[in-house]
Amino acid sequence: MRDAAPQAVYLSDYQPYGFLIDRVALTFRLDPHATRVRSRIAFRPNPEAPSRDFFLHGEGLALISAAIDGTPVSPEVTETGLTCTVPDGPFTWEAEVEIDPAANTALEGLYMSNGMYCTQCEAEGFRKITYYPDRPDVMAPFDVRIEGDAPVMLSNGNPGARGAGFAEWHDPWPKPSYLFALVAGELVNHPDSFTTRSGRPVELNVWVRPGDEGKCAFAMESLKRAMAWDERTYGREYDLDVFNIVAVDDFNMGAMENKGLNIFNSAAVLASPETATDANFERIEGIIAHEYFHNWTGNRITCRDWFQLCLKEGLTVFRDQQFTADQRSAPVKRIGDVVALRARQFREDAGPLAHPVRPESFVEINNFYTATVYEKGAEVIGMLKRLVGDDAYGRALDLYFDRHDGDAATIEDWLTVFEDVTGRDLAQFKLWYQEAGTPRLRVTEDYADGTYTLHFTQHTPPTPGQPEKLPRVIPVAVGLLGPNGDEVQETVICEVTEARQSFTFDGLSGRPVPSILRDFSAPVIVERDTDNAERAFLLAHDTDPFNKWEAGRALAREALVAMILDDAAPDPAYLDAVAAMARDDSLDPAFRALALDLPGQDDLAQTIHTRGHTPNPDAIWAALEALRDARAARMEELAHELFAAHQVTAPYRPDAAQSGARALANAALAMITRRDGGAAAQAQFEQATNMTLQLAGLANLLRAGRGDAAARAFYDQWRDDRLVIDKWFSLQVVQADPEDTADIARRLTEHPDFEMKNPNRFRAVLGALSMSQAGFHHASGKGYTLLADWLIRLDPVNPQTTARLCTAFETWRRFDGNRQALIRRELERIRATDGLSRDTTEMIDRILAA
Ligand code: B3K
Ligand code: ZN
Repeated sequence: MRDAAPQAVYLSDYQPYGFLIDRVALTFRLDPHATRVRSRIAFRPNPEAPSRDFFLHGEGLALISAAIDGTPVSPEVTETGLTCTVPDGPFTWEAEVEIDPAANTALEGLYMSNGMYCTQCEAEGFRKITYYPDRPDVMAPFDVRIEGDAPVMLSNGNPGARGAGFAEWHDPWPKPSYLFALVAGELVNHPDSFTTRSGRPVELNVWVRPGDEGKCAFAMESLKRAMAWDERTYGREYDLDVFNIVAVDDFNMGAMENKGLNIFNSAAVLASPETATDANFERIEGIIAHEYFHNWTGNRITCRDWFQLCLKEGLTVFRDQQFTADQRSAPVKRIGDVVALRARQFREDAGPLAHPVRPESFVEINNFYTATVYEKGAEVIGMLKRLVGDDAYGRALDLYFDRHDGDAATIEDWLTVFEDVTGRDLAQFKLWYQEAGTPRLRVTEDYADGTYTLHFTQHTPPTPGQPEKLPRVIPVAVGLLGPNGDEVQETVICEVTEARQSFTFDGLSGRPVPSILRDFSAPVIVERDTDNAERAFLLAHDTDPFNKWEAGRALAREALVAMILDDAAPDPAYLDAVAAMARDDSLDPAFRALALDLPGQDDLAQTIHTRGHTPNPDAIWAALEALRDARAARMEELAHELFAAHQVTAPYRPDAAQSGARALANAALAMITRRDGGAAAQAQFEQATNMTLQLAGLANLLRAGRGDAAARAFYDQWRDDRLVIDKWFSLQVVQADPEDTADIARRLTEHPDFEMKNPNRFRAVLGALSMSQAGFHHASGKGYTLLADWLIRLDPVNPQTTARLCTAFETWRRFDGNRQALIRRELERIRATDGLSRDTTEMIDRILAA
């Protein structure tokens, strides 16, 4: 639906809906082009609402008939919904509409994916299915009847009557419309069962297209582990007789937590050792858990309005992070999460799209499913837990579930349970929800006569619409190391609440080395003058695994910044320290692999920009290549040792131990390839029995410029597996030389298997382009033009995915005048496109705004 002048919605305008709903009955008569949806909705006046205007959302619906209490009515219909005069007391609304799922390429509402009917209603897709108050604070139990010839027809809740050509479903738990789901098609299931700790038997199914049955076991096993974990850790049990997961190929995101019927992007469910990498397995485990955990944090307790999105998303991300940390390695998980947070959320917070964890206005809510709402939202909960302690956190969560079960709640409700449990005033803490921007925490120190003092100064730069910032509560976890490397002060939390504040440590026998922001205790940027000797010391001795890794990362970053800005040679201090760390067998191989990873191009551009310089993508690329070469030379022998020592001979398991070993062996392979030109990579590619090794072999061959034959062989081997072919598309872009990235991406868009309508495939090429910094930011502008061309083409087909990919341009003001002018031209060209969607219009306007 197009909107000429997109209107913003404001949190401050919230009003309860005029009516409550006692029951919803929906009947679907499925047809690819003419599905009929009959609705019967029992309304009654909401005593708490200020107005009783009857408005139902509806978009792109052909209204066939409408009646109130059995009497036909003629509502006033607009592009966004309908209004109608209604009785003073309770009444029943009945309507029939017709929709065209086969024409729905936006993948929101009811649509078709490879002949299968499926839905996506969050945030505002239900209004494309029928007329309804499509807002999260209107909750109701749903009865659904599906009529059609599909062998499998699913909806939310528990199964009811079923017969030739129909299936009925009853969901007893009141839910908002965004959690509605329907799936129908030729599907096969991978079944299992789970008994909750109070003895409720639950039937579990993973539904897939015939042929994919063999790739469901890991998802199922992850689901059962997630169910048991949520009982153990949060005391939360499942509450229906059946839990269904369905894999669909065309999906705008990872997955969706519809009540009792989770719908997943097939990339987030299907896995076998031969077709999925270790990283894919870990992602599947995390997403399965995330969607399952939403059953309580999102579904049983939902959001009052979309401004409160972080209430369910921040908390559910936090819970899935805890789950993965428990299942695998907590330090490795934490490091990975911080790398992702800095890459995506810090970048967002530093640019034109910065917004608070709880935004105060939006034009299109789908544009606010962001790293800030999700990942920073999770960090805010982590800080809260640190501040109140684990025990109080547990009691606050129990109270939250008790007090708000069945509610559409707010961030105020959430903070109040913590205040009630701890007696603590969280007014200042709430700024984390209200103010955008990443705080800078400047640290200086004094030492005299056994007393060590840390001085903190905090400052948050202005963000769009928020020029002034107040001091926040920042929990800074600090430990101190003595000169011999022993810890002389265990981790304590310095609670910084003022713009400037100092903390003193007494009784020390010498000047300590501080380990600041252990475990990344707050999402801030620490600024402190230090040197490489101290970083190397922390890398060798810090007992906090996060800060140990951080010290190595800082060494690498400083080495790279000196190479980029001052043309320095690769720093021997870094090379020595990283070699010592890599050879330290007392460290987890997964940790060593992470420590061998270098900061990304975007991370370096961000760092250089923050320090007041203009990042040059070519210089950044060149420095990374030079450091990788120098490291490969310095560690040549060690790389072979590491490679040999971390070959896994046992049958494939996607667990932390095996994937850690493979990660380290693959990091070694990358170094070896720089010396042997690809011989070892070729051997690994040919002999691999799992995708983790095969893909690493191919990646290294492509990077070495020797990947053409391997890429052809890979394609021939996997041409019938769409998820593997997605990897084939994206790897060729990601591994390209920056000079050729855009040309290779363009060529791939001409490949017969390129499908613009499939978001996974589109992202595999154009998303990969946008993430290949030096290639995307090629000085000619060819990367920008190619992406803009495709965004213009995709927008009328799928506005949501188009708008999401516009974030490729969010960093444009960091760059030189030439690149800025080239990007501006492309942004303006997209903006000038006739009929541009509301989604993309909002994104471009925000990115272009001064
Ligand atoms: N809640 C969904 C995301 C919906 C996105 C709508 N544009 C998946 C999740 O966060 O679990
Ligand atoms: Zn979620």
